[in-house]
Amino acid sequence: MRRPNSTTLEYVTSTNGRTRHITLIDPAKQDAHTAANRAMIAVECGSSMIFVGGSTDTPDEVVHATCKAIQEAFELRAFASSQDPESDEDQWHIPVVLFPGGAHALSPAADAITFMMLMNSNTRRFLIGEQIRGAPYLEKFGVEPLPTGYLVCAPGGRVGEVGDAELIQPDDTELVHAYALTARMFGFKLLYLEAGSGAESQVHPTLIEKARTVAGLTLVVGGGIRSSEQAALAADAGADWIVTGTLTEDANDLDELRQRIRSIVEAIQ
Ligand code: 1GP
Repeated sequence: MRRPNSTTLEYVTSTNGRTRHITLIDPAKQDAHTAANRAMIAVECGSSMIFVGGSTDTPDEVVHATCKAIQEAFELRAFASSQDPESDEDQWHIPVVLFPGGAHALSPAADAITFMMLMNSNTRRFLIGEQIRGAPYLEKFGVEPLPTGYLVCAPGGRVGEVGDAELIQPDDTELVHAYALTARMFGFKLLYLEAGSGAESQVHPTLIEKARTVAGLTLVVGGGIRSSEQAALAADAGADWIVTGTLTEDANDLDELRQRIRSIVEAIQ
């Protein structure tokens, strides 16, 4: 749900030195109703943004149904909060942002999109091809682009393979620095350091620290973060945003989900 009087980019980049949490919901992994329930729990437990996406081959209709269900749920909760002096309506005005695997996974119900260049891909499609296919659609439907440099770091997982990425290794600090500078010079506002969904290890903190030295970029870090210790490590290294996806999908029930998101959010504050 779009925040009144500010763009999603302003919301995302105004970090004030704190690290915030993003819950990633993959529309391929649950129905829209379940996704909306999970998104509501995420917000109750302190997530500050919802990403919708992840899998590489989810069709538009499924992505759209999920975005729509989440937006409707947030609108209802915002309305309920506005009637209750004890509760904070603003909590429900958090953006629902597309995190697409390509130009096929878009929805006009999203507030914004991580409009990404997979900077270390060897394939034109991921550097500029999917973006050209998606841009007219985003323009038509008024989905706000968040200009994002996307860098896949070791171990990289499926996105590293599918995206044909030359993985950034933990000791490639000069390379990550050069990529971060390049991202800024291109005018990207966000730099997303990705280890791959479900990766056995997270992005090495040294890479986060090095990217952090480049001013003017909002740092998003995700992939393989499952514990509060790992989340704290990424936050201490300089991440502005921590993304978790598998953590949410693996939870056996809603109570476990609550507990998991709370412990990550507490660890990064
Ligand atoms: C994937 O960075 C995200 O693009 C989240 O990864 O599923 O490992 O939390 P996880």
